[in-house]
Amino acid sequence: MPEISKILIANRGEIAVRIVRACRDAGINSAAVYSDPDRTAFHVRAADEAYPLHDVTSAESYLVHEKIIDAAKSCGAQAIHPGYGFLAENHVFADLCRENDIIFIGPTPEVINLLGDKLEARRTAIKAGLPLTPASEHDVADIDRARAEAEKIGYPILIKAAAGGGGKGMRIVHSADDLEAALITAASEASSAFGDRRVYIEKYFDRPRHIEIQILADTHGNAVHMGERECSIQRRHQKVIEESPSAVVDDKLRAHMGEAAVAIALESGYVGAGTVEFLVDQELKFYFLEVNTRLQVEHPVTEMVTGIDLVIEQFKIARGEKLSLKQKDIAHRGHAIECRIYAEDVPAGFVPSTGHLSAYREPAGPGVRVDSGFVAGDTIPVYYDPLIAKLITWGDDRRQSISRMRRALTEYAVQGVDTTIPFELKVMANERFVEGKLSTHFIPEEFPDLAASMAQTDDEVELSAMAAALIDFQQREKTAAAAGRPARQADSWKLSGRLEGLRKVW
Ligand code: MV4
Repeated sequence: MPEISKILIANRGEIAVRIVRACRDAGINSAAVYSDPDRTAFHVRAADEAYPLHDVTSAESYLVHEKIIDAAKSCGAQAIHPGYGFLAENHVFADLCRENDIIFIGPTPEVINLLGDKLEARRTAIKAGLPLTPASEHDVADIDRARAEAEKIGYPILIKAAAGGGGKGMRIVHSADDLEAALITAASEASSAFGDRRVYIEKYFDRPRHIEIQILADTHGNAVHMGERECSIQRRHQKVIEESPSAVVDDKLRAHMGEAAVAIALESGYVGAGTVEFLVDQELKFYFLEVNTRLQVEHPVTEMVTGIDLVIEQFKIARGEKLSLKQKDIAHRGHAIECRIYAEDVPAGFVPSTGHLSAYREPAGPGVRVDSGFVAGDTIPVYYDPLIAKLITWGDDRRQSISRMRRALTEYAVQGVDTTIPFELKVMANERFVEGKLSTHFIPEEFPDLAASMAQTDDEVELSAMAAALIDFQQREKTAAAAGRPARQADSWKLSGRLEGLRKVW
């Protein structure tokens, strides 16, 4: 079995810190990497050693394959943990690790590639006998083909990018009149976002639940599931609050969905921790959506109800160990909720509110876990995801985890940036949430004012990120001018490159 005595963590923020902690628990050395704005970041201070990537945006730092591989080689790390986002689902990077004899902590490049193509993933799901949403079997290259498929499926339909996922580039079409225009924009968006213009058509399900199953698979052909996470509370396809178990999933449904998730894991040759996403309709019928080939942001709720450390399990699988967990031994106790604490101005439409954390105190007490990437005095950079921390509470039942979440959110003190905390407190007090009557339309239906002020398109989101970077730039220049020194790396060419960098990754 390969020895892993040092892991390079190719990520930042709370997930990098989470992986450092697992390394320490496992007696493995941890090496961080950092961009210029992250030089003094918490994940850098938390790791045993740290290596600079130089430069500012993700595209210039955390996403540069060669920089990450060089850092791993020069520090003697045998493995790279990609966390989530960045390079986590990049099969080219996973392959580059293999070429350099470095263990990529995740599935093989072949499996990442297979499941990253949503049409291939659907084919794999069909072979494994999973229930699927009615859809076109192939991409719909021309309008005649699209018309025929849409008629067969019946409106409303959803156009999805084959190379997409996570809701990016989806388009709802309610009638045949709107099909051609939607098809053209969807294909061109898919082309610019993923470099792959293939799109396909699915039946559109109204107000479904988004429920996912956590899986673990080893290199010896064993796979287990760890139950579900309910992730229906989202905005712009970004989850805000997740929980486990779901209020609508009983033991029988969990076993069915779990068996389906294990079946696609085995069919695809999956290795590592992964997530199988399902839509669940009002009659509690479930349909395969896609497989996320990474550790997910919301993994802690599963850890809290199963008592299993998913990152430690990833390490064992990466070392080639057999799964020590048997399906019958995976028990679920109590209920856990996660609130993602973002540095965002919610009333303005969930726009980033980055800046200096002038005061910061995390909650604690019974049933409270905080996975954080920052400490008091830190600055939240404008260049990356504005997630400050994840607040997870556990209770004997859903009532108790909700009341502990209310307590913890109230105790959370953040000054200097706006956060999602006040919004999450409103959700915890929302009658429909308390009753567990969730759907993917929860936020727009329960908070219509917010929905109205929200950036609706990817372009609008990109524009607000650029505006934030511009404001940050001007702020730095002003501060520098006041101190009588030139702003650090602050000429307009750098700035425009940086704005371009934001464009590519958002
Ligand atoms: C759907 C759907 C309804 N019908 N597919 C979004 C994330 C990606 N993994 C799949 N997603 C969805 N796929 C069909 N056939 C609903 C979603 C969906 C969603 C849609 C609109 C608004 C919010 C949503 C939140 C989660 C999932």
